[in-house]
Amino acid sequence: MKLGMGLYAHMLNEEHYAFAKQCGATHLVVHLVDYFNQADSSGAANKNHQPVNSEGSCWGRAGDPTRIWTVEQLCAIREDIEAHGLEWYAIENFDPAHWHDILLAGPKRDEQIEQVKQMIRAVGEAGIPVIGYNFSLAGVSGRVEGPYARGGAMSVGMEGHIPDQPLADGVVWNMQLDEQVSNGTRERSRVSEEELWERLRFFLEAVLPVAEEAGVQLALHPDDPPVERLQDTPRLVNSPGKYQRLIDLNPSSANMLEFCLGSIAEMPSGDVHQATEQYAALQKIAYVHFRNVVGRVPHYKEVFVDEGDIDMKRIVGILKAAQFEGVLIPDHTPQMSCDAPWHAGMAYAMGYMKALLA
Ligand SMILES: [Mn+2]
Repeated sequence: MKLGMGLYAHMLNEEHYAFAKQCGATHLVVHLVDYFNQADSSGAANKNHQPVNSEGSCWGRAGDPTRIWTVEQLCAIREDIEAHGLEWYAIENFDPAHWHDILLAGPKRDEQIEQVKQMIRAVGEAGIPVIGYNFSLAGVSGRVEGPYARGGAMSVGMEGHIPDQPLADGVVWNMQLDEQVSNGTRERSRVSEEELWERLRFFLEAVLPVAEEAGVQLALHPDDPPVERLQDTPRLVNSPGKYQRLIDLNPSSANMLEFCLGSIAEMPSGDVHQATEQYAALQKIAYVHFRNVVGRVPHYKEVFVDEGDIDMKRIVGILKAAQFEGVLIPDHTPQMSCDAPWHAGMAYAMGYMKALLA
């Protein structure tokens, strides 16, 4: 088991590699999607994926659909990471610009499947073992921000369901697509849960053989928040048992889980400790989002790693007993009251995790 840290696209620099190393990380999970278009590199981007537009439904514009990840680009980042004594364990999330019609079963699906295959091959060639992904139409929404963690630390959660609107045309997974492809996306997002599972099955069948060959694992993040429906779109893994459904969907060794303890604990049913036992025993966990919460949807709060419903020490014990070899990262944390709220929150979680691993 290894200690890692997640870095966002605008943090891929010397300062943040050094910060991760100083926190005790040996591995990095990197977000290449520029969720917030670097509009505010000090604030919004670090705040637990909070919406930044006035409607509260969108983080920013999706990337350039023609610029996919290349071996050269990935190797340059990897060399930087390794020069700071760290290893690149995973890329977290695809850009909606590169796979929206895979999620929506839209007209560009076949073309985008080929693009994703090309990116998976590039990731393999660059020696990065895992891609984390979130097969979600609405992405993260329906939450509120408040002083929910110890000492009034700002974090996010749900205080009951917020009435929401159907996903806006052209918005997929919290990002605005190009105008040319916006038309009709709303209709293709207002579908049944079974239809979304069918789209996932189609995607996995197409790309997992390529992932296996490239030596890359595809690890699925559960729904955040794990509600029944969001913005009139279906959710996928919103109960622990649905991770088994994902595993049963395709027997490939590259079909893996991005195991988010917080999201799993928030689910209306099930027990996160039991789920960890179950999926760790199957050796299906690629990496772990190690964060804590109080409550379940629609009433839960993200809190500090040591004050929630999850017994984090017990989780580490379960993973150790199952000989889990992957990486733990803090995911997100409450914002601490100081000039560097994100850094302080991360450093706190990292120290706690490092002690648990020791
Ligand atoms: Mn997570």
